[in-house]
Amino acid sequence: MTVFLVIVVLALLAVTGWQMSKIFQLSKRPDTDTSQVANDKDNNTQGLFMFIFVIMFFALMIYCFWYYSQFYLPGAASEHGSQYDSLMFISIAVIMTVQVITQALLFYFAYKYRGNKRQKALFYADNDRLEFIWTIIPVIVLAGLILYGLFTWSNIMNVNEEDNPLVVELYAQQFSWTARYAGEDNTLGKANVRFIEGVNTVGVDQTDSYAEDDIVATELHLPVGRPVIFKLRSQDVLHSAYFPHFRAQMNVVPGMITQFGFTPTITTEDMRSSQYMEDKVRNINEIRKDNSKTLIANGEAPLDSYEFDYYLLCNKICGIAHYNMQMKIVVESPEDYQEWIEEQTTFKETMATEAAQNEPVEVQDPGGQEEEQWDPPKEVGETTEAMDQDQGVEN
Ligand SMILES: [Cu+2]
Repeated sequence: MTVFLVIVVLALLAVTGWQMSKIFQLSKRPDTDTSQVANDKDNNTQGLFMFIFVIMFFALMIYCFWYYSQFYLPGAASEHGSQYDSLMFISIAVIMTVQVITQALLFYFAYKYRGNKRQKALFYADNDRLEFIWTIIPVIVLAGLILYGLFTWSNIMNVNEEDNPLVVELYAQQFSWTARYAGEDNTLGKANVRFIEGVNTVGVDQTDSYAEDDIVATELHLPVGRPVIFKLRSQDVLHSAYFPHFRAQMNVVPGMITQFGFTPTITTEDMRSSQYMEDKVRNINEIRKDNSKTLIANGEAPLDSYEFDYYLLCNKICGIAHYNMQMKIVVESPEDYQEWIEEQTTFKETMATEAAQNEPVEVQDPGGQEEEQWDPPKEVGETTEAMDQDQGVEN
């Protein structure tokens, strides 16, 4: 209803504006120039506006580059990351160069060659050489960029199996991530949503012997310097595994397994102690401290102080809590990683514990109780039937 009223009000305002412009037209002195054709004065004003526009446009562009540079990510924390950044930088540099030259010329010429009653436009049909030049240069530059992009893509996407990459499955669901390590055999057991039951949250196939040593975890630990290959699976909708600090992203598609591999090069600790991160964290904590003052004044709890951690995020708007779909990533030394992975329980152990916990419950419950449990529904059914019959009689 509110929307309808707003639309009505806006429509009425538009009609009012239109009517007022008509009144202004009619109230003009009879000797004013009411011609629809632009005169030299109009041309001068419009030309000047074109010139002012392009100056303002470039000023805003430079300001944005300067202002938003504080939000740039730190240097890549993966081996392929620098290749990715170079591709991005070169593409933007080429696009920006062309953009600056063409926009500057476009608006400057609109100003310089603005209409003038004493001048007549030159009739200039075509120029084959000019057309050739402005076709062939973009073709060469674009082909170069595309080839460069393709080579970078295949460099990044081809994981060398000989490097013995660590195999980790990332299981996406609304709205969380689960990691499954392939265990000692470094081979993931088969999995399917149909097997999801109880503690088997990612649907691992219990009959597959490769699955026994798999490790399901809610935090992603990675040893620094070792290639990792992620096998991505989704339970429900399209998600996207996004590792901004490692310059990696891959769609997670229900019904298929996608993959992406990278080698982490900077541990969480090293990233925390970098100059970039120290400055950033200090800045964030100052903002939090300021905001906490208002909270404390209102009798609320102050904000926690921030500490940097790598995160795996979802980069597809997959539902209402999409923003919160994230998993902490810890990049650590191979020794620390080994220590952590040894503390984790394997899939086989988890299933055995589950079975052991369920067993005594079945033993304690004698068969008679089960029958008793079944009785009430029968009674309910009978009562309903009886009631139906009663109603039938009444009717
Ligand atoms: Cu998602």
